[in-house]
Amino acid sequence: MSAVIDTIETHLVDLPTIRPHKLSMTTMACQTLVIVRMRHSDGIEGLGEGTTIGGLSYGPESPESIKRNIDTYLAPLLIGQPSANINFLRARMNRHARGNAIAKSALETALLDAQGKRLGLSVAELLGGAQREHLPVLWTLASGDTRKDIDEAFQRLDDRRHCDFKLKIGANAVEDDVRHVAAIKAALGERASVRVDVNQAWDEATAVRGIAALQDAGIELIEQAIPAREFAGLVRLSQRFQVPMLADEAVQDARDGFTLAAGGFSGAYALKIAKSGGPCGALELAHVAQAAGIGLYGGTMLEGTLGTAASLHAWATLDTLAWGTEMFGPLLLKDDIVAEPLRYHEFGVELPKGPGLGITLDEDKLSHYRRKDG
Ligand code: MUC
Ligand code: MG
Repeated sequence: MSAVIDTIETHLVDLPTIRPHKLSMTTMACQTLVIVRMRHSDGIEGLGEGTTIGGLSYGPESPESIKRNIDTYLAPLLIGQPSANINFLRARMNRHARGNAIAKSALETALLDAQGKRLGLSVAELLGGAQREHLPVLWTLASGDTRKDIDEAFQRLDDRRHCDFKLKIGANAVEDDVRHVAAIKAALGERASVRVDVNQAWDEATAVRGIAALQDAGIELIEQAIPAREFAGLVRLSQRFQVPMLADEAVQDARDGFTLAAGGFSGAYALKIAKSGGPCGALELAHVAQAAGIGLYGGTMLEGTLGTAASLHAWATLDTLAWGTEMFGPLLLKDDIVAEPLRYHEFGVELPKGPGLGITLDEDKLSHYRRKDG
């Protein structure tokens, strides 16, 4: 008898960040993870994580909606179904529940973790095999203070932790943001690459002004300068400037990736398991990008260790990652709920060894940080 899904439990876990993390639309002092524990009739437990940024400030799912929608709508679609056919279960969720990509990603991750444990394979092996065991990881400077950001960058360089930096801008006047970014780039010089993420804060005219100045300052990549749905504007920016554009919020899944590429976009796509409903959907977007000659970047929704590990298993299967990854989420958190942290060294992180995700929960930490009324 093949295994079936028995129970699905969800927990909201609130973890403080090491410092305030300032984005154009919110400042985070804490990250909330939605942890999924999926138990199967063969005794195997699959773990998953669904995480967003700043409640409802990043997208239409909040941690509370992710939990509630899994409990009420998605879990009943999976319970009692055969555990092993992940393609069938993805299709079943997509047929009966619209949207909710982060909730679906948490469940798909738990399915992959369980299947890997069942077969004695890592998630990367289930996805066709890892092409790398160590992935480059950048760090986001987002304290909101230029001097503190420069000190933080030098510390990371000296520790050989990170040598690529992304700056979160868009909350201030464009001239102030440009001054902040240019000062950091000037301080770091050739020791580090500096990129910016505007998180949709500019209109196109502001973006033209801002990007011209950032290009002159030596910035290497401009992430999501204008609103996600302004595809034509993003295409125009990518054709106007030499500095490449990175589409993040604009490309949720393969269909967005196809539409933007067909519209004439060049540059790079940020892959995130949270945007695409899980590792499989994120890899579908990656394959569309590859076919269109668009560069790849392993993106984060500032997940904890489980979500970061799931992403790493997916990114490791890719041939090329022109812009590396930003899978630093666990390093932004003061504490963790796993028994063994990921190994960050030499400007990157090691792909965890399987089976499954290769991650074990620390039950005491989980019960400490779990929201008791959630
Ligand atoms: C985003 O939009 O890219 C990634 C790094 C970070 O600091 O925030 C995220 C979200
Ligand atoms: Mg982004």
